[in-house]
Amino acid sequence: MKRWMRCRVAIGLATAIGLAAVLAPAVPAAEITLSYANFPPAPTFPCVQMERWKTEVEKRTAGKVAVNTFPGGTLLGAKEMMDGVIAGQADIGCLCMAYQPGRFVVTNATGLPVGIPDARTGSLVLLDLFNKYKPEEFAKVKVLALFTTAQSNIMSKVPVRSLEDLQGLSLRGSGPAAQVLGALGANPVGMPMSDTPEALQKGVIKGLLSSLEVLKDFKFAETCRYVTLIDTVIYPFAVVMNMDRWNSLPADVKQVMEDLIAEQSEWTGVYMDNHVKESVEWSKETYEVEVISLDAAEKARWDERLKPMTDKWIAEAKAKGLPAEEILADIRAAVEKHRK
Ligand code: DTR
Repeated sequence: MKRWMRCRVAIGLATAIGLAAVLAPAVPAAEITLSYANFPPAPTFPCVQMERWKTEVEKRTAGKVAVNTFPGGTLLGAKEMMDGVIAGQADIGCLCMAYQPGRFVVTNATGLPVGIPDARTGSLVLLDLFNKYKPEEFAKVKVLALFTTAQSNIMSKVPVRSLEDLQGLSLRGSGPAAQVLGALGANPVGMPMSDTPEALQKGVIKGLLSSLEVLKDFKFAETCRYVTLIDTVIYPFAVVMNMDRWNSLPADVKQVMEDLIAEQSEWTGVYMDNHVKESVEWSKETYEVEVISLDAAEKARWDERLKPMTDKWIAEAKAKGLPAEEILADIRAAVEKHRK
């Protein structure tokens, strides 16, 4: 072959290879794309579990499904999550049920002081409860995961060593946690977690009641140098999918998601429990956060104040025609079944 011809063949080949590389995607394009909305910022646990679910679904469907995630309320905010998913504004959404106490009466019973010791147990208890009662408020969605936080504790700018220190102190809590604060004599300020950093910064609140992983994930340890361990209520969460979208999925994709329900719920609980430990250690090391424990007599005074909360819930549940005592008994039995 003449030199110039060899040269043209080489150029032609290189162009063909280059074009093929551009035109043929490395991974086959997904047949189904789902949007997944979340309200808090990306580093927080609801979003960490969302990314894990996305990875697993994409892997287990061999790329047939792609999940586009929207953390930080960019698609739907905390309180519009359920209605937004029902309306199809997002295919999937993650919501904290405690932010709408009257709407999720059955599942929010897990947020009462019923002795849920950790997030893994809480998540399994919540799942059992849901499976038994199938609450009608979920009739328009497909539930993809259910999990809870770890127990809530006080994070504050001032030390809280006794009930007296707490009186009138403005602390943030939502739903059952706000009731806990009220019953203890604090001034409860209700708002979703996503609004809390600004409220702390502006001084509208002096601290909050929540699971302690937020010390690190929201850097609350920087402003809240005191933690009081009261090991009280958990917050229940749900991940829900628009029902029409669910019904439109092929059977093999549905199966992947069905298989993930219990696994994802427990995974999230375990992640949360481990992350709380890490976050507390980090806060002590980085900001010298003081962790205050109450002695048994002091703790008993606090617990005593919380008893009426459960009675109030029983009355509310009964007024809605729900078997309140049976629900509570089921929760307590499930705690014993699942705790390690
Ligand atoms: N404790 C609840 C729920 C919660 C706990 N950690 C996070 C992180 C991001 C959003 C919500 C939550 C609360 O205080 O809202």
